[in-house]
Amino acid sequence: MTKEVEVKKAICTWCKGECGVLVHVKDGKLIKVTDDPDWPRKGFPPTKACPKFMAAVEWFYHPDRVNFPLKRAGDRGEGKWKRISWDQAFTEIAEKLTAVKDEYGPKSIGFTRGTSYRTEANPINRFFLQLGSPMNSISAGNVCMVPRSSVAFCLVGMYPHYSVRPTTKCIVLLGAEPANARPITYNNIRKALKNGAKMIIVDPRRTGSAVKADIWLQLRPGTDTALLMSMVNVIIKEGLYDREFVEKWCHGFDKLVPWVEQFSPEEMAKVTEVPAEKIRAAARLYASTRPGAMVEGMGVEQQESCYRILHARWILAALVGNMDIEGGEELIGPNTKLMDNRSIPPAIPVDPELVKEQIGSDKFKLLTFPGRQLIAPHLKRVWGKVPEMPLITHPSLVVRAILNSEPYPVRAMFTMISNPLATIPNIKLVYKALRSLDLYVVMDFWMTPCAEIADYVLPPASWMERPMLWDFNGFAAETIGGEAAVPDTVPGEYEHKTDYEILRGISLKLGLGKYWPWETLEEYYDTVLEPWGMTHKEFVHKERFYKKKVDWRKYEKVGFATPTGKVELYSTVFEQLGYDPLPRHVEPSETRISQPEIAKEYPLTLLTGGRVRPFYHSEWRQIDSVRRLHPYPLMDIHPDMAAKLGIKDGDWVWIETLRGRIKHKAKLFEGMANDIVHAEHGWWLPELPAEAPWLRGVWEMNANVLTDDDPDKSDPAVSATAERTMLCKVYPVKNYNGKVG
Ligand SMILES: Nc1nc2c(c(=O)[nH]1)N[C@H]1C(S)=C(S)[C@@H](COP(=O)(O)OP(=O)(O)OC[C@H]3O[C@@H](n4cnc5c(=O)[nH]c(N)nc54)[C@H](O)[C@@H]3O)O[C@H]1N2
Ligand SMILES: Nc1nc2c(c(=O)[nH]1)N[C@H]1C(S)=C(S)[C@@H](COP(=O)(O)OP(=O)(O)OC[C@H]3O[C@@H](n4cnc5c(=O)[nH]c(N)nc54)[C@H](O)[C@@H]3O)O[C@H]1N2
Ligand code: SF4
Ligand SMILES: [Mo]
Repeated sequence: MTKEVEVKKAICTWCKGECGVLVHVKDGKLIKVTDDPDWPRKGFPPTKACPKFMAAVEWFYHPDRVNFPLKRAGDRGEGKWKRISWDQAFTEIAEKLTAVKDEYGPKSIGFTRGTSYRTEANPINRFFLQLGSPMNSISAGNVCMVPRSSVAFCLVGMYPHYSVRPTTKCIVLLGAEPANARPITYNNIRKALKNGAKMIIVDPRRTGSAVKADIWLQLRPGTDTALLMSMVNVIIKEGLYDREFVEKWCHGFDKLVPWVEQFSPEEMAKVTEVPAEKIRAAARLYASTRPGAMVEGMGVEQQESCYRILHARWILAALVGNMDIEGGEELIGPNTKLMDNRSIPPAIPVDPELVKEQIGSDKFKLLTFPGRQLIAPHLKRVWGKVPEMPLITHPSLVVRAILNSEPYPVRAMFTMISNPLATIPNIKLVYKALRSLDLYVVMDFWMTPCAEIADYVLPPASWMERPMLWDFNGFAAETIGGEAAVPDTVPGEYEHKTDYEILRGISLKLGLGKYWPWETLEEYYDTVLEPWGMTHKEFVHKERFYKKKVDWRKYEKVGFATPTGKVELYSTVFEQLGYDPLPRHVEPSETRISQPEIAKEYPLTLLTGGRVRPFYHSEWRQIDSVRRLHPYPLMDIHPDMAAKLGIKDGDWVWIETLRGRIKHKAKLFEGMANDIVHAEHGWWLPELPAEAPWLRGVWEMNANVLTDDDPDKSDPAVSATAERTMLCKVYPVKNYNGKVG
């Protein structure tokens, strides 16, 4: 019986493009995925030129995809598995979880979670709240987006958008490369440039965008605060700031003025290695070309001084009056058309005493309870709503708790939408920790290095098989939705379940069904959409892409949702928490300046993780059509340094830090200083064996063998780790042809 081809509207969540696409299905089989001409928000490069999108069928039916629940049949990491039913998986996991809970208490149950775009953040919270667990998570949250939004909440009381619009006149890319990482922002940048915008780039590497920039500030890695505060110095000294905005809407200008004395361009040129005249030119261009918008990226979030850099960034934006204006910094208030986690009945009360016990909340206070409780009342006062801000632990503290039971034991972990054995710093330690757990459950499409050491591997439904509703916890400019297009179960062929259904399935076996009245994810979304007055189906077919009406200069009506009601140039929240109320430069803990002795043996500076367009973090290495575009990791090195080290273009090299060494292929590139190299992140080699010592090649080429996770060397407020600044040495690999194993 051949049915007609059905065409369904889905959202691709394979990168930050979040493209609306059409999924063609016949007899329950995926035929192809095509561009949706009606999707209003276009990125660049366009959807149809995207190699991941073109590989959709190859991905979906890939022979390596995990299609049934698996239970470990040998020792951890031995590569032996047994197929089991979902019911058996849920029953056994619930039993083992109960045993851990009974012996060590609910706090001993944690999770790992990564790029959040494709998931149900709220059901994950629900799952842990019902257990009475204070969200002990290993995640990228401390280096990705959460510092950025949290600092903005403290200083301006709104959620910061990636704001560049066609009307922007001055674009600042601060440790970001949207051309590789953010298709939507990049499309807007292209439009703005076409309309004559100026562009300033702060990056130690000459990125593709830097080539088009009016000013490229090629700073020494890890010195962003010094550079930005020096621009503040120029703007204040030369009277280039917006007097009216500063007078009316900024708190602490009087304290800032004497503070910036120490950041003269001449002094900061010594710190940043950017010539003083260039700093002056950038400050003048930024101040005189309005409206301007900054895009801050991982180049600043993955730094030990992350919160200081972000603070300096907001001081600059506020001084020139770029706040909440068309073409300037777009700041977002809440979307009251959706319910958030806590308001969805049956609500699970958050026990404040328990939240205080989240690992690390006494040390890193901004992304945990102490910081949140200072911000929340002001958001509530102004917006009537507090966004669902995840409480973020420092991953390494959780890793250490697993290993040392300090401050208390952590014995069971769930890995959802993350691959911590590839993406968290110091993966040698992460490996030891995860291997030692009493229960480790991984939900993934593939046998990732994490999956290989799990007790259970559960196959999730992909974006083609599940409904989608995306709104960043009610504080996003846009709400988007897609429908499930392909069946998630084809008897005998595969049995996938949405992450929601997996969490619900386990919860039901735990006897906690009262918190999960919605049988499917779609029903759950129906409830989330209740205030909107639409079901999820109606949303997808009538609305699908909702853009909140932009209401500029909201502060003129309601003020800023900060303790002083103004932009806090001088942060009262940071001060209360014991952090620097005004930004200062702190030399990162592993540079040739802070560690001259170590630098004798490790003389180069290593940056990791600049995005590589075909991949998404550790994903896509098993998809041939994509891997062919970039078969091995490349390390950028200046030709002069390469010549000195006896390295030619395309040679395999070792990159070694105090933590270990990995291989990359050398790519000679004159767009960086002589003593800086750049390595890619996320690598593992799915083609290599599972069993020890291979673990699918994660020790061979993964940059997080090299990175440091020491909590004492992390950002003191937001707990970011320095994935972009460390010391290394580089030397040729002898007798190696890339064929490992
Ligand atoms: N050295 C270094 N390390 C870094 C970075 C860096 O720049 N340098 N960047 C950091 C940053 S910013 C981030 S965000 C992290 C990302 O870290 P992760 O989120 O751990 O990265 P991914 O490799 O995307 O891992 C996601 C995993 O979840 C699976 N997955 C995808 N979608 C779903 C789904 O819907 N359900 C389930 N259950 N699984 C799914 C994928 O197959 C994949 O294995 O990496 C960080 N690590
Ligand atoms: N194709 C693809 N797209 C992605 C991802 C992916 O893995 N693949 N990951 C997604 C995720 S989760 C994220 S968080 C975003 C990240 O996206 P972005 O933050 O825009 O980009 P990155 O390429 O991670 O890093 C930007 C720049 O930081 C620079 N940098 C390094 N050290 C420093 C420093 O000390 N100071 C300054 N100013 N700059 C420095 C690097 O040279 C690099 O060019 O990308 C997202 N988009
Ligand atoms: S992977 Fe490609 S199609 Fe999917 S969201 Fe990103 S750019 Fe769009
Ligand atoms: Mo990220």
